Amino acid sequence: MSTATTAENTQEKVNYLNVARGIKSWLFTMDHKRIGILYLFSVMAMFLFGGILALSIRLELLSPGADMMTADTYNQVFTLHGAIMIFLFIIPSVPAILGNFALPIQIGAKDVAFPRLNLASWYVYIAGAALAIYAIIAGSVDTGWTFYTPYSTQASGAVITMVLAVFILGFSSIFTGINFIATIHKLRAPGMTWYKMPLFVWGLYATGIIQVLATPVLGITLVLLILERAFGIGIFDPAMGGDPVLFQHFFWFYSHPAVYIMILPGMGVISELISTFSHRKIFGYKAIAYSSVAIAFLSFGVWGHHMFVSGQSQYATLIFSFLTFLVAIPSGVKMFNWVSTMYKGSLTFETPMLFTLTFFFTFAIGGLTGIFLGATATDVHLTDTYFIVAHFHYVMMGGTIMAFFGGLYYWWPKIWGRMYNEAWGQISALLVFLGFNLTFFPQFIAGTQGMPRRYFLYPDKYQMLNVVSTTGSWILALGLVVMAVVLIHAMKWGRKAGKNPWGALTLEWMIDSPPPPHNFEETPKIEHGPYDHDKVLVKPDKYSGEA
Ligand code: HEM
Ligand SMILES: [Cu+2]
Repeated sequence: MSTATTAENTQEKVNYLNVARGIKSWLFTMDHKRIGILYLFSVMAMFLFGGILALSIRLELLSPGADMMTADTYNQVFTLHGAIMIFLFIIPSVPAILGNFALPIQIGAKDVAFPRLNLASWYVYIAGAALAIYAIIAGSVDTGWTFYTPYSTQASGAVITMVLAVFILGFSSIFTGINFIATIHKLRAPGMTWYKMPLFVWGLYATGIIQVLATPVLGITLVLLILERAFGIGIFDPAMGGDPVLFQHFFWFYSHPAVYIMILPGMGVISELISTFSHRKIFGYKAIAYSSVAIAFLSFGVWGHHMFVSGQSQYATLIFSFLTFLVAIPSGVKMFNWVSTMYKGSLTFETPMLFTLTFFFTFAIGGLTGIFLGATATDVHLTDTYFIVAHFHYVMMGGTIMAFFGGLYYWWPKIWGRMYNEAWGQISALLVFLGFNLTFFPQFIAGTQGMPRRYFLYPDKYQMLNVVSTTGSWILALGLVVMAVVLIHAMKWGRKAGKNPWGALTLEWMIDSPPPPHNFEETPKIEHGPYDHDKVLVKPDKYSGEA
């Protein structure tokens, strides 16, 4: 992209990055690839912000007493960390960045079905982010990211502004979901049948269903909360004749499916990576595809497992517990198929594969500890302890985010047309693996010993575990800094990448890196399935041969 020498520029092929220059060409772009990049930078900025908040929580917890902040500040910091990581980082991460970039190319389309809506979703995201930041300045919030009533109706601070920000962000997510569903139905290239679609596309399709069906429920709930707070209409606050448990039902009716808005796209990424780096046909394609859709539907029936101690009826608890175990089955099906894909494969361990293996390890721990939480006998002891904090970080960061990082490394050469440094990429993956487990594993132990979450003081006996955890968070942060340096370095100074650095078989690897403005100069011919490594052999070309 640099203006180094004109000679070099005239030789350069036209691609989506150099086809138009200047800030306007970005702010008014309809190109799904460029919109993906707009999302990349804005979502990563929020990750940085949320990460700094996380580090300060961990720093405060290094010792049992109050060291860095007051109790009130602490409450605001963990609330903001949670809210930013969920609504501004993890929900848009895989779909809006990697999905926007790769999905249309993977199905042989020139763009998404509604390019304007796609750009609108980014502007809505920016508006939501701006309002959230304004809320922080205008009094902040300390309700926890779940905004539980009646506290959120009464607490001081900018609750309405923050809730409104989350309401707005919901639309960005809905727009993306609608767009992907329509694109998958309408814009597949001739010959791209449903069963020829890459599993990443299946994952995003299932995600789209949840985004469109569940997010409006959250939106309405938040509006009700605003009405109660602003006008004193009693809906959730018992003092005004409302029902606080009703809020929890509404909130989790969205927020449990939202867990799958986070994980399904990540699982889609893993299906791509595991086949590519095992150099083997994916095992159980249809089982993986349908399990995504099964998860999408089952996810609507388990919200009550967040409310075992809320006073909901015992019979409801019984059924929610049963359904929770049921939803574990399709995830287990996926795990089985991924591991079977590796069996007898010829594995290579480039950075994306290291993140994939990390995903297996950490997501398995996250999933298996979920069984303790789904069982009411153990959940009543573990709920609201650090066990929960460990569990959801293993699922969300250890699941979705490891897949996201793997996907970033995987598609980076396609996005920028340049390779990253493999050795340093691997170092970043190892540091992240180590730091992550060191940060969050001790929290399982602290939790089982009774250390509560959301407290900034704790008894001395928990200090050792907290010291390990906080040290882990620094190693994790170091790993993320190395990763950022590796990726940013590659954008400009990496060696020019070939079309297909990994020898993968999905369509994005058949076109140039970076892709031409409209992806395909002519309609692509679908000659093989996305994972037919047993039938077709493509030679990987890591470097294009140019300087
Ligand atoms: C960079 C590594 C991270 C560290 C060190 C970290 C650390 C923490 C800590 C210490 C808490 C406070 C728990 C409490 O006081 O009860 C917390 C809460 C939370 N974190 Fe993270 N976190 C990290 C990454 C993430 C990511 C990537 C996500 C999103 C996927 C996330 C989502 C949350 C949520 C939802 C809460 C709950 C906030 C609440 O209790 O309201 N964290 N995190
Ligand atoms: Cu749940």
